[in-house]
Amino acid sequence: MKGNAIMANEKKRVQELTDFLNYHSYKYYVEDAPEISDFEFDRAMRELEELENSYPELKSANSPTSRVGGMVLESFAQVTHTVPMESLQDAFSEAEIYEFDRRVREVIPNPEYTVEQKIDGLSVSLEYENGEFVRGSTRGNGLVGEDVTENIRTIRSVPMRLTEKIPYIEVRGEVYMPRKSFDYLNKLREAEELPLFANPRNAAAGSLRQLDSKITAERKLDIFAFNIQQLQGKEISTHSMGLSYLAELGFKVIKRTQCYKTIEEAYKRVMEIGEERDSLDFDIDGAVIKVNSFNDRELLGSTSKFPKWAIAYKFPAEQKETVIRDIIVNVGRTGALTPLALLDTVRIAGTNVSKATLHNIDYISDKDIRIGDTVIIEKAGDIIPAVVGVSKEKRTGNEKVFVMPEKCPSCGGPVVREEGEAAYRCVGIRCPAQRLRNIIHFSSKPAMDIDGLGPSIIEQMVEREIIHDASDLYFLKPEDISSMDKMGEKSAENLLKAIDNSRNNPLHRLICGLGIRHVGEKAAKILAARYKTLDRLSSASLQELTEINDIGEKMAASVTEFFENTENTEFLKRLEEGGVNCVEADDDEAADMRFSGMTFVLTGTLEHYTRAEAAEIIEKAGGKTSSSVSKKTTYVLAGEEAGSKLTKAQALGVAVISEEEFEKMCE
Ligand code: 0OX
Repeated sequence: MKGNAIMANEKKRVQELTDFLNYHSYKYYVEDAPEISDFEFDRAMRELEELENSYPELKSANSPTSRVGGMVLESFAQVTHTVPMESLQDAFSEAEIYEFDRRVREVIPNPEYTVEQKIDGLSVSLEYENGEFVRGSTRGNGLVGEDVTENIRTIRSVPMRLTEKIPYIEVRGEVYMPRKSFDYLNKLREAEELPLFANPRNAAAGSLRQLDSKITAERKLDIFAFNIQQLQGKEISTHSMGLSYLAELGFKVIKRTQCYKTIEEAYKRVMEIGEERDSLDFDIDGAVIKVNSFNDRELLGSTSKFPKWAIAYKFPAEQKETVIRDIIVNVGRTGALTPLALLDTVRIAGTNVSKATLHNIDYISDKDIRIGDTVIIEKAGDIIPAVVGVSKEKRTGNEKVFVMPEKCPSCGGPVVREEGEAAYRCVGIRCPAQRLRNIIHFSSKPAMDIDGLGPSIIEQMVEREIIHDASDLYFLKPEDISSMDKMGEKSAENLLKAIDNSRNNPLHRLICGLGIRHVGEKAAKILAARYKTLDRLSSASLQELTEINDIGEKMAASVTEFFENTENTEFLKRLEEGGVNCVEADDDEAADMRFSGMTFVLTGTLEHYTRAEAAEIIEKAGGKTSSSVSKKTTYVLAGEEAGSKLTKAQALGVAVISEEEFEKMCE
């Protein structure tokens, strides 16, 4: 036990460091006016971390060290909002704004208006008791939201301790992702081949609803406070006073301006906000006009959906006219050929635009888009601007119809378009545009699972031409690996060992790693269990493959297509020469496909696993899980307090099994 005197000193230091870090966080994240270097900030953070590690009783939930996340939840608890989080009535024209003013004046003859930006993010509620942050929740449906306290803590501009210890305050704000963080996040996701977020709002929503708060912390979200929902211990009578008070308490507050006595002035400010849109580092989708006085607001009241004292003017997606100078074809990492229009540069929604996606050949022919056409392009917060229309009256007759190339523009390899698919694809395994992706996939967890061989090392290896495809991995020498950036002797040794270990992987891992289209982890297991050797799989006929349970026609066709390609067979030969195992032993995990063809619905609380764990067991053994019961459901696995799903299963005559029965099926 540590002495009380020491503890008192430690406690004092923790308090000092907390105050220091909170103050400088405010300076950096709210005022954007840092007073100390990152180095000094990090040093104080480390000292606090060390103290909290030695004296865990001194760590509070609101400690600056909690900003990095770390708590992993199973699900979000529900939060009932004491004061409903109302939504806004939208207006799309000047006339609708004047109509709003007319309705207001029927009740309040001389209203005073405020005008503010409408941040394009998602609304949250922040609650504080005695000045300490206690809970953060999403708006949800306005009445019930989700408890995202841990995730809100990671947003650095949300104060954990207010400048005044008021008994209780609930603040409403808009969480958003700054444009810079959004661009960075999508770049990372592109490198890791994850689906891209369409716009900062979707990215913010996806980031705030993470069960692992560490992920939220990495996403660099921000917030603007814009309303006091509830307040105890202080009287506030107008919206503008409320906003100033929020700023005093330490919040990052939506931009405040003067009040307007006429709707003409207010509308003018709305238009100005629209003009300023491009220069902001975050997205707004409109401007909000609000009645300033809380008394007046009360007199105006609400409809069943929104308050009658506010209206949101929504800005249209920005459109510009320009000319298509050429249409080029990009080969994505999945081999998809995407036509891209090269444009005369125009400025739109804050950026210079010189390219626009044309999606695929159907899009081009449906809209009859030609090279030389004058077109309308639109950018509505989406990643790449799109061509939305053609000004056909401006045609001169010199426009050229675009045709899709027959060979891959990247490698000259064959291009195919499968039935029912919009995209043309290059299927050459050595295509430089696809090479990187294929190797990353080959070494990934569900495939050859080569520890330490991540996307950035692979990218380096491909760039320096140390490897050209995944088979080259099995011919690497220690000096090849240690020549890489940031690769110490020990890591090089470990990586070589991991590559060597992967030689002994069961066949299904190799099949999965080949990246045959439509063949994932599960299909690879089925194929390995059935054919046992790569050689036998390579000579399987289309008909034979189609007859296998769970192997569809599309999948069968891509398997035969893969083995017919001579580049692919050469690649397989080299893998074999490199010592990679190409046979499946009987006791390999692939044999266990006991739930193949079955669909499970999980309901209620299980005693021995979480539902996610049970789902993993089912999926590993080839089964599927679904969240709703239908006639196609094979089993409903019902735990304690199973609800409506159990009733539905009984009504449909679907078999219901207990946890004990499920465990027996797994034995
Ligand atoms: C925003 C925003 C959203 C307050 C009560 C009804 C609507 N996205 O920036 N909502 C509101 O107002 C709420 N103001 C805003 N600025």
